[in-house]
Amino acid sequence: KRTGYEAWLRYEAAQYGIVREAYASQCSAISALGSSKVLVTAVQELAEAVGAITGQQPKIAAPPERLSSGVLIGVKGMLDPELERLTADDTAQIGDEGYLLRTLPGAAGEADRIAVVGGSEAGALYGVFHLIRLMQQGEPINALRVVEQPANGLRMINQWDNMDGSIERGYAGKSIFYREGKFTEDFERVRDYARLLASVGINAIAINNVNVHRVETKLITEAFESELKKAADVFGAYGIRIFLSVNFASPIAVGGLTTADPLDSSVRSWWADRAAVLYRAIPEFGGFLVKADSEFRPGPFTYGRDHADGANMLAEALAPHGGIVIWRCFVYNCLQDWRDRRTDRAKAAYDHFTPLDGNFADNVILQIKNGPMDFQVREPVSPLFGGLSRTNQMLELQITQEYTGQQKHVCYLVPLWKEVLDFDTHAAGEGSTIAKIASGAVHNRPLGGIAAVSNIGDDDCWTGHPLAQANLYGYGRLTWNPALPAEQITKEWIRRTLGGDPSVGEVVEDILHRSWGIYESYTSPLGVGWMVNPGHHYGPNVDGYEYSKWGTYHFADCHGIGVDRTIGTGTGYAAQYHSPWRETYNSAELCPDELLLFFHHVPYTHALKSGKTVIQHIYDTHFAGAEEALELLESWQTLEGKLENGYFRLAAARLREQSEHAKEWRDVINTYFYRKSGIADAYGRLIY
Ligand code: GCW
Repeated sequence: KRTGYEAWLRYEAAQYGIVREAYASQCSAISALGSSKVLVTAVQELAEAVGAITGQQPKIAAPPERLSSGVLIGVKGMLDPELERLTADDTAQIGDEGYLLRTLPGAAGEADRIAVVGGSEAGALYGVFHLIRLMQQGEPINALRVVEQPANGLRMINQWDNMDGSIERGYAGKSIFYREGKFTEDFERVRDYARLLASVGINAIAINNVNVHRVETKLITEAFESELKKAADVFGAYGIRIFLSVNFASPIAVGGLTTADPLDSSVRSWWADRAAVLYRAIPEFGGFLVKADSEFRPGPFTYGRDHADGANMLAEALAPHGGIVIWRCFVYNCLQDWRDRRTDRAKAAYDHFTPLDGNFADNVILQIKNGPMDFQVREPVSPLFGGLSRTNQMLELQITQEYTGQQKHVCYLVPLWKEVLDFDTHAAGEGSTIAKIASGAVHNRPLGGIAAVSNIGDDDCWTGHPLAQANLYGYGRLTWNPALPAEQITKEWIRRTLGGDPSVGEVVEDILHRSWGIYESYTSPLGVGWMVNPGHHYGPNVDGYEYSKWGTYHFADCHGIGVDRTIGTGTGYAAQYHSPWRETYNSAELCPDELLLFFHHVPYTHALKSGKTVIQHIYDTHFAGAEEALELLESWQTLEGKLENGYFRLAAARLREQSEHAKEWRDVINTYFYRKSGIADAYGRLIY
């Protein structure tokens, strides 16, 4: 048995202290009202879960046979008249992908039944996973009346997998999709991934890296058609549509054309033909994900065209088939000169895309990273979200921990994502949160959602660090419902993954919830990012990227530190926000401490709201952070004997490495700033 492989779908964990007998009788039989592939999946999943949790296999009715007790699974509008009538008031509230769970009282002498009714087949599957979640947590299922509807239309995962088997920014082994330029033969593992994703409501996946290399460019040709079909079927059985990342220069690279100009008619018909071929093979294909004119990737700029020209050309090719284009906004000048203090990477996405608002086709979605830079441990929220009102948008998050400890350090990202989702841009008055802009609710957009870069690979536990599974879980739960409290998500994950021992739960919850703050404290202070080793981005290096062509990030000298992004004397970035953020960020007095150095260049003696000086804050947080990293290890060690041993040891080893590495961070950062500023630590602690 592979340690951590089942992740949160671990059913033996659920046996701890639950009323197994009750579940066994309530789910003694399962009838599906239909036989399409996603319903078949739903029945299988429920049967497997009930069997494992209760120790008793439910009876399964072969449609159209229907058992008079147990669980009925079906799709609204396709039920029998009696069931349709009984559930009508609830199903009226659900759209596509929503579901209803409802206990239907039995007639005298008959058992109650549980109806799981989806707005679609996928909705029914989500309903089944909800029921499973309740049982894993030992919740009663005898008086159900649950109506759920996902907040986001697209709930997506981006794989940065390459066909040679490597994963860009992957920290959990090799790709489960590809090896040596080919698709894997192990579609079982892909299926197991699909089921983990569907169990938290994911409905779309881009299966290759946004940096599309040579072999991957051919994914849209006939060369990989049969494997693509296979992948689409595996995911399709779980209600997940597949997307491909495409190379904007494909017409040249694989089409034999001399141009990829989006306004050229031969280019347009080439893409239209490609789309037609893809959809003939895979009718439920999702569409294209595009990184263009970004970090040396080809794009419309080469031809003097803009991003709307590029995206709309692909959109036109996909539209007849119902496909969509997801166009990334990670566009900035990566050949900067540090002497040019007006060019600011943080401003780039807004400057490129807000002038194009309203120019994009209806089946284009702009995918915007949560921050204006690149998934740092602390950034403000990207102002681009507040700058577009006539364009579909989606939020891009990074589950893989590129800048947050690379799954060697524990860094639970759900609290970070909650801050992003709850951020009120004030774009259309109060309440214009990122969650509501991304879903399309604020501007009433037809499409929207959330995407995130996956953190899985072929490691037994999927995520390298077993606790990093909580990030994948939490991401999915938030795409379904961004209003879920972080604490609820954490508790669910722990209960489902590690069982119901409260003494375990408390410890793990505490570790997860402290982890982001701890990581931030021994790494980057007050909103400065990038103090990492160039290239791989692991470990401290204060000047690693400073004065590089990719940007300049802290401007530390003997007088002070921080980037002046104010309107008066700086890059003017603060002006990209709506009031009151514009004024808040623009003022060194009003700016929240944690973002001070992102917006302001200040002397080391500048007093923070906390009452400390900047330099003393740097020293204090780094000393405390390293100590707390050790505390994480120590508290994990109290769990020895309470968890499966392999699992315990795997996390313990990572936490040990983290606590050692945190000391290195502490010393490198403190030493650097001591030498730069010449100001001693108020407490006389050891700084080199
Ligand atoms: O975070 C940076 C990464 C690149 C990545 C790029 C992007 C896929 O360092 O590895 O490329 O962002 O998001 O496109």
